[in-house]
Amino acid sequence: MTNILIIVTGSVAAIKLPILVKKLQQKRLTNGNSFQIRIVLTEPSLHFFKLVEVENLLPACSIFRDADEWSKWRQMGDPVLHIELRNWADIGVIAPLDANTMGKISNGICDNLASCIIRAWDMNKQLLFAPAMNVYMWNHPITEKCIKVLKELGYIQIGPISKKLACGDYGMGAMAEVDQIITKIMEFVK
Ligand code: PCO
Repeated sequence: MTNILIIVTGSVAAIKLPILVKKLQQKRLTNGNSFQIRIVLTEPSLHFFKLVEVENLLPACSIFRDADEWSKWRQMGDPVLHIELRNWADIGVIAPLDANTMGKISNGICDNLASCIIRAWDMNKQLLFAPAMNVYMWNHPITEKCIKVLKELGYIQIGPISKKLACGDYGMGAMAEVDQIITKIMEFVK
């Protein structure tokens, strides 16, 4: 059984989360693969899809957001959510990885549930990331520096691809196709 932790950040490509989850689950049905899914959301990611759509696809208590970190900790000895989720995960998938979170995690910054999990990542486990952002953000030289750091850490890049973006610009920066992300994930599912 492989535990897949999907971390969703605030790019408009988060609109694809329901279809990503749906298609991933179909893989389980068709191939007899054995895996569980949990989702971690940043607050900005919630702008781009209907939470209830994703809740309907997953068992209860599979979706986590920042407030859950604080509501679970009252005193010493209480579970620390970002550590619990890090321990639970066999593989992490950041899809989409927005420019902001890319900047943070490539510099060791952790100020929400998603980035704390990544900051505490067990480096023996695979961490996949699918960047998604505006073409000018993608082409900005700071992006290359961030990607270099993430790849040096051993994290696995998926995409982006070139197409018409949400704002009407055309070019690199769109999240890799859902099927491409799923194919990559399945390489690591036992
Ligand atoms: C912002 N950013 C983006 C994000 C990347 N875009 C994409 C695709 C979607 C539609 O196919 C939105 C999934 O274009 O991943 O567009 C400003 S332009």
